[in-house]
Amino acid sequence: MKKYDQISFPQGFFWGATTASYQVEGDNHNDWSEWEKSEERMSDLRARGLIEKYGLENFISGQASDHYVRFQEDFKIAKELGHNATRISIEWSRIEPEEGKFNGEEIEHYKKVVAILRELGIEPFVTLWHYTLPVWFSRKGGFKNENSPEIFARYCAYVVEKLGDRVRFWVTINEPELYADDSYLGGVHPPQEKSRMSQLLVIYNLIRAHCKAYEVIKELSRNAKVGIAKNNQYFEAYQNKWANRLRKRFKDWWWNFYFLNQINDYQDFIGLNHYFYHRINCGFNENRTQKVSDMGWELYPEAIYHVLMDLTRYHKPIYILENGLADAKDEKRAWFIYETLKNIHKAINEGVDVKGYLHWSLLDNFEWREGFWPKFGLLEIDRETFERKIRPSANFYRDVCIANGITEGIVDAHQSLIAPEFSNTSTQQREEG
Ligand code: IFM
Repeated sequence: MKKYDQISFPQGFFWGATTASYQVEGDNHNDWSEWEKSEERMSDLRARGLIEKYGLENFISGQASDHYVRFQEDFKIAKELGHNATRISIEWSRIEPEEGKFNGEEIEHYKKVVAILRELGIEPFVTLWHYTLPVWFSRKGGFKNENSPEIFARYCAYVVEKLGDRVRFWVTINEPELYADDSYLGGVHPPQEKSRMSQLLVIYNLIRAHCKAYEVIKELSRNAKVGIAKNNQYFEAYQNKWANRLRKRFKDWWWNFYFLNQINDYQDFIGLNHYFYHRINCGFNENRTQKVSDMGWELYPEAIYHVLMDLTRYHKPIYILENGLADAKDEKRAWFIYETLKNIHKAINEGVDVKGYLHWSLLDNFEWREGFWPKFGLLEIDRETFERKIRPSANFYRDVCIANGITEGIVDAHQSLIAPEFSNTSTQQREEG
């Protein structure tokens, strides 16, 4: 008797994983590399005992995952793992290290990156900006500067002119609302401001920057598809109480839809990054937190179904550009991917036009203020030798990518990975580095 109903994804579905330049490349010089070594940052880490706990090297991106050197090896492994798509990002500070002066050698590097992906039959999704700023731009106020949209669009124009015909999918900006929150409201990322005015100004300028970049890209590359990577969360109104519904409405409006609404005439697809679920009860989070990642983030795979259903309002194809978990022991990753994919499939069955799933991340990497301890990679990286090791969950994911779905055979072969026993607590609780 059949134990499992096979699920198949639409033909031409994109399967793969994502990385971001600063988190994996190594040897970058930008606002982050300066900030993470600043006296202010060091004394904060020391005061909280985090250097003692994790070691100083945890918080210095340095060689990161050495991907700038090893990209060919990494993409060959991705190919072996059945991926037909990869999302990378271009490091703005490499391309335009001084204002208005573009570095031809660096663009050659990214041409090689795109070329190897194409050779391997892997579709590149290219992000133009993923959090880090050239030092000269951050000194001008970054995205608080009123000319920042034009400055950003000029950089985008240069990259697209050079790579345009080789890249179809462009992602202008990664997670604008998180960037504005962490850097300008929460003050936990550079430039560590805590100002509502600055946060709103940055969001306003990021909207303008995206729209300008959209126009420039479309002009230079007619077949380009352009979008952003939007971090959307599932806010559930606990017990459907009216007060909770009201709060959910506000949260949805501001966090999930505001930015997308503003740029809706300037996006060809919705790029979704999804990680979080919040069950709202009178302003408090009432999450079940039965299963959590190493960072203490709740693992609630049903959330993505709701997030996807909510995105149908835009009537645009959706690419899931990030989704994943920190799981050093690789105990939960296969289960999480399995359950997440079932929920994505359910949304597709109900008419949502999801066209791809890219897991975060291909490689263990530098998780911003947390540093290197959270392990998000399908590939584990030895921090001494930089040797790559395929995690067992990556093999489960490989079988799904190759089959373009989940078959009874795949479930049988990976049973112990996708139905593990869970402890109720995280292996390591989140530390705000
Ligand atoms: O590492 C980050 C990435 O840079 C942006 N999206 C979320 C990931 C996990 O926190």
